[in-house]
Amino acid sequence: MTRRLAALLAGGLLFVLPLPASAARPAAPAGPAAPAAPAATCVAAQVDQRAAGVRSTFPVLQLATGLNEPDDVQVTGDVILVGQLGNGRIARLGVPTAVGGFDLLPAVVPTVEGLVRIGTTQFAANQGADRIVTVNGATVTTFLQLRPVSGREGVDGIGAVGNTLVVPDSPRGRVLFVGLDGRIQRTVTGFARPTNAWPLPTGAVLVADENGGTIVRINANGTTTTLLRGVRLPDDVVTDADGAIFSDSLGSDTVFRVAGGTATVLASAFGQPQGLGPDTAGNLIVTEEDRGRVDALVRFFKLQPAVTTNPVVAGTQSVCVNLDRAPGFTAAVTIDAGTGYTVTAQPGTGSSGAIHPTGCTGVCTVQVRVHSGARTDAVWLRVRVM
Ligand SMILES: [Ca+2]
Repeated sequence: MTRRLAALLAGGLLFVLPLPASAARPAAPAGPAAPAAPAATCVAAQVDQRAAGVRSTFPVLQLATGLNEPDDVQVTGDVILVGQLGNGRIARLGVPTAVGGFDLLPAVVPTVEGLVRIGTTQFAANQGADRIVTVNGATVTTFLQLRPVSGREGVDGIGAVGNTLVVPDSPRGRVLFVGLDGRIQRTVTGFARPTNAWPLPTGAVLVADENGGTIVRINANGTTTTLLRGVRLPDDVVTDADGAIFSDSLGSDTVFRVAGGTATVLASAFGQPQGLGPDTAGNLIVTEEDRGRVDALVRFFKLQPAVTTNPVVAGTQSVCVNLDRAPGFTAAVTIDAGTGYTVTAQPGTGSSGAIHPTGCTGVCTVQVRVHSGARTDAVWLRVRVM
């Protein structure tokens, strides 16, 4: 991140297009009530919480709030890790101990930035000390010490290609390919301030060059290709499972798609969108440093986040399973069989299904998993079964 630089730049107009506020939820019917739906009632255990202030034609859900300068993101299956630059704690979403919010890994990595996992090894970037560490429980160990440059912020995002760690040496304008033995295998120069590395299936790596204003591909043979120019402080770049490329702009507070040398804004008016990550449904997880928030930009479908109030489920009542859809995404969504519930209604081509908790009374926590084709999503719900 280069927060100070971002603040100095006047509001970037390059990518700012007029966008409506994040697609509104369906309005409650005014006047006489609409005919009652035939579906049985269910107990709500989720909330359609939109990310206030963000503008998009897509729904943008607030997954968590109250983080301390959330920055880079790592998505591994259902679990999202977010580095909190402010307090050095790594927040975790998508686990049963974090229903409707996040919990914390035990480790403290001061000024934590990039996160990447290779096999069972969790790497993190410690920007202030310009080093890469490994995190194992509460133990933080230096893996690679870079040489800080006076007056410049240290290492930022990191990535991996197979078993090779990719470390943009941000202050020195180069990208290092580092073996798991800690030896630097390859150095690619020519960047202004590279801040992220994202692998492609071909062995190439995408890099956001923050101060260069470009998205660059380091090809498998070590040459570079510039995919996009003129971005105000791009900080992160990722792809989805289909190979579509997405990046962010800290100068314009936007998230956009990169294709054919141009940028198409998907959402704007974020509060410093420092981190991006594709989820298992092809949505984009976005952090907002200034608002302490983790959002989901819903490109396909997303289960709404859980409430934390343990709503009461009595007798044969079901628990609603609600999701948000991107405009134009009309495919059927199916609740998968799972532990601790039976499915009592499928969303199908709608946006609401239901489950009935089984085998538990009192406070019960269940993970509900859904799919649509190869796209999957899951949410942990917690209810009080009477
Ligand atoms: Ca970062």
